[in-house]
Amino acid sequence: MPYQGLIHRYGPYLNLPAHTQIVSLLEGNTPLVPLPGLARELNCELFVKFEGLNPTGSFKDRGMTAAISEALGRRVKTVICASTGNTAASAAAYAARAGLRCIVLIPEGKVATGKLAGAIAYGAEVIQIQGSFDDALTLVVEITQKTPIALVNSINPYRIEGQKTSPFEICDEFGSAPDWLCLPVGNAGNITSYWAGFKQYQKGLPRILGVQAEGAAPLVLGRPVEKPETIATAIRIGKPARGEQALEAAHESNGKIIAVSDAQILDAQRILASEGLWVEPASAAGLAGLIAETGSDRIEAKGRRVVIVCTGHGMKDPSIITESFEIPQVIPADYQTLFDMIGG
Ligand code: AN7
Repeated sequence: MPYQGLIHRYGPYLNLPAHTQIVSLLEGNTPLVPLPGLARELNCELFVKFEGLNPTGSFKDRGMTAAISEALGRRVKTVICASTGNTAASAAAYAARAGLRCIVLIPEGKVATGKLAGAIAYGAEVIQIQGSFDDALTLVVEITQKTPIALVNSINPYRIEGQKTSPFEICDEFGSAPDWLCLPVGNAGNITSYWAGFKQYQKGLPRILGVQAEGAAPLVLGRPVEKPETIATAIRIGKPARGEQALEAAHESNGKIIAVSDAQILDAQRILASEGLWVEPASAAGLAGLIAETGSDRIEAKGRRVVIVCTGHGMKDPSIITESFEIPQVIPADYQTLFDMIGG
């Protein structure tokens, strides 16, 4: 039987209403790619759950197939979300597939090119807000309380249902949960979903390492951040909607939530690329956190199985690379010049 998407595969485990009408782009089923080089260095078994390989290039598609399927089934006409970019592209794609109008609110000038281009390509109405993601979220919550427009941010419970499928896949592939799961935390929907999914599936529980960017680390500081700042724009969020649940997941799993610097994030991005995986900066935060914590053996990775969730593809944010690289050398189209330049 060909693969038919997440709701088809895991439907009985997902709490979706009977009216749900499946809208799928065959999301999920992403690979667990081993990182043998770094695993030797850290003395553990190390895998990347490469969520950048979803249809729109991020993990958001797992929750979006569920949220849009539910909305379509109850005859919603318009969906809306606030977004740092990936939710916008995902909502736009699934709304297009379902024939729904899609409106996305983004923080002005702070969304990576690949995400903005995606949202526009899939036909969403994109509105920039003079403010942060948190301001945009406040606005979409208010408008969905006062109108029939449906909210598809991860406050929507069906987003969480859909995103539980990633821990299901990990358990199915390994036969049990890993010892540690490391992932970036922004609005905290994903960490909430992973913890709910592992608990429900009953194949063991990982310890969870949630990682925020230093300039946008409300869960580490214990208070909202009014002006969050980080190069990892995906997680440039100061008031996470599911912050309480994120802290609960870290606490109950005997894990933790930590912050890493932008420099540590960019280092981790380079390390992943050196093993053939190009992910967007926010996606490298999980690895940055693991490296920061294993340096002093604080998470006891030795001999353990560790999964790093890489949430979005590198192609989402090309300028983080192109702004810093040297423009490739230009030579005449001439064999001798080429040979002299690169040698034998
Ligand atoms: C690549 O798209 O919030 O903690 O509006 O794009 O579940 O919010 C994106 C978040 C991690 C954090 N990695 O996940 C949005 C948005 C990437 C992301 C996160 C995001 P949550």
